[in-house]
Amino acid sequence: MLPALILFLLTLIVSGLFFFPPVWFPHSITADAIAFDRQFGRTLAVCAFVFVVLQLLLAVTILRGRRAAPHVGGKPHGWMEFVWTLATAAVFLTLAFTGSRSWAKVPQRVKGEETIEVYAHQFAWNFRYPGPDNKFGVTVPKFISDAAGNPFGIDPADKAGVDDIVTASLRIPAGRDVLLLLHARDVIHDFFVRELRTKQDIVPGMEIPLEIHVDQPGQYEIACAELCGLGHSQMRSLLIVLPPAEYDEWKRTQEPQR
Ligand SMILES: [Cu+2]
Repeated sequence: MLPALILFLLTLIVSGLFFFPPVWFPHSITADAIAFDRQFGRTLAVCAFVFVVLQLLLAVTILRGRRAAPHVGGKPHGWMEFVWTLATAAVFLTLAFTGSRSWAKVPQRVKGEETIEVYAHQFAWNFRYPGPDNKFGVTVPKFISDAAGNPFGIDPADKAGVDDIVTASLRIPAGRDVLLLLHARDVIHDFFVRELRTKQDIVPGMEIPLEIHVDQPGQYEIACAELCGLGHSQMRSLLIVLPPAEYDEWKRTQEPQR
């Protein structure tokens, strides 16, 4: 009786945490993030339903098993195995299908009204805007100098790079498509913003595009989500989403770094 009662109570408490969570996700700020949350909710609902039904069945079995005489070697009927295998397969295939539909939309729309370079290195983030000429200057590793304010290594001889804006936090305009070009200087890092529900690995030697479109102005934390060395926990920055006019004004008034 007691084990069945404990099991029943535990099931109630654990299920309650799913429906009335003390701390839940931070709010989602893109259409992709909302689609992700919807898919997560669906998966959770299916798992919670199966979990509760199974635990209750287990509690009932414990209660009945106490009273009935034990029978050894009982086998489930063949048709039962067939039904639960088929039901499990159907549930997981449906979840996989709905999940892949929203996932497939993510990388397809690389256009970007604003293109910004993201540069991850041990243990900081830098961001580069092309400036009024809309062209990024050439970068050369020998010019890389964090102390001199040139973390990207922009070639001072290249005219296209003279007006490039380099910052330590990422400002983007609300309501516009923003194309982030992710680069890493040294080891693998990972661009992670909880509210975007996006974690994108950044691999040295590769340019990885990531498109985001945020409608709500606000301020969100950027964290590195790949253990990248001793200072990993300090590798943070800010994603600041500004109203478009304010963003344009900010960009216009930025001094080039060199
Ligand atoms: Cu890192």
